[in-house]
Amino acid sequence: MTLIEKLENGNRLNYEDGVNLFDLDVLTLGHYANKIRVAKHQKKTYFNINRHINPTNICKDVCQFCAYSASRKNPDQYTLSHEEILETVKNSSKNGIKEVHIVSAHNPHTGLEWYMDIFKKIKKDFPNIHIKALTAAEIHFLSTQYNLSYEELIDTMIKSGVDSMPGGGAEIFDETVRKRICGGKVSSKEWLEIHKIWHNKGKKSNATMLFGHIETREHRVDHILRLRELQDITGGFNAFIPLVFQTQNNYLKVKEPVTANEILKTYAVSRILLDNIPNIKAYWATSTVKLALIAQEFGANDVDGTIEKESIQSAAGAKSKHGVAQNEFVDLIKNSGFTPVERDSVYNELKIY
Ligand code: V47
Repeated sequence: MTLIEKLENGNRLNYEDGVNLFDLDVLTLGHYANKIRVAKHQKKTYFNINRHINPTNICKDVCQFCAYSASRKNPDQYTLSHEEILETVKNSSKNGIKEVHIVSAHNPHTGLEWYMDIFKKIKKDFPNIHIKALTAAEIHFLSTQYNLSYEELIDTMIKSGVDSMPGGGAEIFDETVRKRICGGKVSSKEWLEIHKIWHNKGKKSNATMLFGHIETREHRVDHILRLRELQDITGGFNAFIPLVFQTQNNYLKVKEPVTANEILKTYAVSRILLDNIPNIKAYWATSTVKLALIAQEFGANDVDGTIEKESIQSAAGAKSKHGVAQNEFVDLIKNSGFTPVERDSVYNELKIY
């Protein structure tokens, strides 16, 4: 059967098919990805009202792509106090946020309690705000630093009030590339193992892929299929988020940012290969808002949230420092011919515009 026949029939595609998808022209790929998107979500595009908080930028690990970590090119180290974090949540709660997304660097000086107690405090003061926190990379770091098994750490997270896990730290699973861009931190196997344990507790998470640096299309397909394999077992991933590499202020000397054509192809291939992950998120902070809107026609059905403050990608050159206002999101999605739907963190629909 030819690749086009498989696409027409809606067959599950293998690794070789996945690589060959990239050789199709972008509009053909968009056609098939959009067909799947419409079958699953019609014209709905999800977003949420959330706040990103990055409590510390001091990191014991050295990822070549990272412009956020203070120990590298950024000399301004910081670690927020719990009072400062609570004040931020209080102010953002006035804007109607439904979620805090809390991701930190791997700070070896704070103690485990600093990482965990803030969740308890947020839950106590704001019981209706969903806490999405701690990437698998942070969980691996904390478990090594404080000599706890992944499961013990995850149980502590849950007891402390964490509701779901973000998808960060996945980068690229291929071991050779991974060694070059983030050797020393959580391995691919460990990343997948941590999400598996989390899912087995009945909890949901997201998965990311950092692309547009030194990886190849083959590495992207391999990454996506490793996620599909775990999802077949657990069903715990809500969303897949291809993160477009931002080129500034880091040690990966990538001069040319990945093209818009290649970004759209990557969203479309993700949608086509990942027949078991319901949502493909065009995270506007890395794709730009404009391309995220176009991505709606190339398989993406989610543009992430209002964010309010973004520190990781903006440190590397993204125009995402100040978030996007809720009404702006609604207008942009509407004006591009889609239906904006405010969702909660686990994709319950809260309001259809
Ligand atoms: O894992 C670091 C990435 C991620 C750069 O789960 C970079 O809903 C681009 O995972 N260029 C953290 N990306 C962010 C993240 C995330 C974001 C939004 C929503 C969700 C979710 C998760 O940021 C890291 C890393 O892959 N990153 N440096 C860079 N130069």
